[in-house]
Amino acid sequence: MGTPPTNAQPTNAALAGVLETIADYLSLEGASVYRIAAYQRAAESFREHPGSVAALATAGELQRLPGVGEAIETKVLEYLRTDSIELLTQMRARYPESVLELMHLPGVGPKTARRMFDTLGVVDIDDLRLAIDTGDLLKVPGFGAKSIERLAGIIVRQAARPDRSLLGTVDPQAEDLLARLRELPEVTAAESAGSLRRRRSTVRDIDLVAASIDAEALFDSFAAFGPVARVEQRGPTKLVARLQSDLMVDLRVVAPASFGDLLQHSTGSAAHNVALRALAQRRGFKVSEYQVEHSASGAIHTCTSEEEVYALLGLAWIPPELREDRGELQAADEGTLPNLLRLRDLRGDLHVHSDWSDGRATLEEMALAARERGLEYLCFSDHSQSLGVANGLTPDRVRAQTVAIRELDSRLDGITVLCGIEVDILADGSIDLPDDVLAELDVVTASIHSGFGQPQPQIQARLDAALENPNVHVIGHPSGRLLTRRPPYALDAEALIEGAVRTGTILEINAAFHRLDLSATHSRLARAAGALMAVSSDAHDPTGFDLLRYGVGEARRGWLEPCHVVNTRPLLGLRECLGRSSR
Ligand code: DGT
Ligand code: CA
Ligand code: ZN
Repeated sequence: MGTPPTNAQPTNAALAGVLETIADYLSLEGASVYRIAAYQRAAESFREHPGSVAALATAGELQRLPGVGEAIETKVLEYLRTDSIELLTQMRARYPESVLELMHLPGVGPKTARRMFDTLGVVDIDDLRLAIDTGDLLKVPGFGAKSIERLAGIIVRQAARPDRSLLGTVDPQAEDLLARLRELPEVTAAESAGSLRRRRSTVRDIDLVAASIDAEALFDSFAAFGPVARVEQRGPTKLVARLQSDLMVDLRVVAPASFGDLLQHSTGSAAHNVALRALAQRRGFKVSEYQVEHSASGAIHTCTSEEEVYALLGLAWIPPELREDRGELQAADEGTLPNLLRLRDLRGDLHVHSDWSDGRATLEEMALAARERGLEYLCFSDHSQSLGVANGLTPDRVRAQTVAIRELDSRLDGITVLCGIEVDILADGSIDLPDDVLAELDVVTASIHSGFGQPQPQIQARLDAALENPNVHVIGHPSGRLLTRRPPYALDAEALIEGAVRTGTILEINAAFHRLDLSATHSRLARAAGALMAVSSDAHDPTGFDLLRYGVGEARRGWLEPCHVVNTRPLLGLRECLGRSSR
């Protein structure tokens, strides 16, 4: 065993960050792509390592990690020993680290960042903003009025970037911790709580609750879990830890008799809990994280399950995704809670990519992966021609792919493979493939991938063109948001939904966890207006089907039931939904 990690040991994410900073500096200084890639590869391998990279390095075993050679090992040991790296110190003396941030702005890159620094002395975003305002940036070769305007927009959005993590990156880490907790002899139950359990698309931290009569032993075991980098706070019932990924975990422990009380409290949301407690008070109860008290008699109930908490107040159990104080208490009281969509309700997937465009697997590999997950049908929807970076399909390639898909379908049992396309809605509002090509396909999804900065009427005109096109069945990722990275384009959600209902066009809930688009808020509006949705994976490789559960989470947050989601229907029912009302 290596030296036990001390509190001063950097997390895996921190060490990866150091290597990434070196890689960034190297690209700023124009080093060879191989040298840069070596640091990036090692950083990736640090992030993926389940235990402590620092401990591995101290034990002299760092080169066991993929992509780590002697040069990297030396740098890491130097860092662990001296808290700095000579190479990095030298590069920092030449360029302030804030220049790297400039380099990562979309459309900037290493050469431009250097030019801005060398010619104007721009070292950070504040300087850049000033250079834009004074017009100085025009002096930097390569910049024109248009590109400057675009950059100004990007800076505004960067400033608003929140400190939250994507559900899809956090969820697997929480599942791993839960599995470890549940294996401990001193633990009788363990669940996630907080925004994670409510399936919010982004979360601030991992909240966990566990039932045990021995919190001390539980905390000792937890502190020794591989992904736990260090314990930052520890009290009798609560522990706060930082993971190797730099995520924070809040772990609370309670006696098994009160597990339901604590789980209900810790799941939140804060707004739901406030409303629940007010309702409880009106009904003569006092709810806390440990018990439900009958105010008049002083009788105390502890609840092993959440169902008991809600039942004591005369309410049906409320699924965590609904607990946002948006009418769920009234629905629970009246017995009108929705029968929410579940993952197993999905029978097919309408948005799947293959290596015909930017996917990483063949048609057959994707179809087999879908079948393995119990899907009854899937529709390939590779990109269309204008998306050159994604190797989009020309009309000829669409026809060739159709032949390949029909052939595959005829030879595969247990799954139906459909022909589709994710056709671009171009910046001028035209559809990227001719109607006669689209008309041959089973499912046509139309998406916006460019012109995000257009004003609302122009965006709506493009969406209208797609909605009104009788060959288009689905609008893909309708708002264009990339969570924590890019806000939606100027979408008029009500106009979109109205158009979808009028034309019988389906709205996609894209399950890729950086999209989750439609958002829950919009899905709920769409449901109320009578629109139909499809929860689709946008899978680019066989593991992509695992994303469907995030789409289901977002749909549940939008109060959707199976009847609102077309791909819960068997193939025949789906085909009925594809016949548009305007035809
Ligand atoms: P987040 O962490 O920003 O993604 O969102 P949450 O909802 O996970 O918030 P967090 O981690 O601060 O707290 C987890 C839950 O614990 C929260 O949803 C409700 C409950 N909670 C936390 N602090 C309080 C409090 O001061 N009062 C009440 N009533 N509940 C609280
Ligand atoms: Ca939280
Ligand atoms: Zn797309």
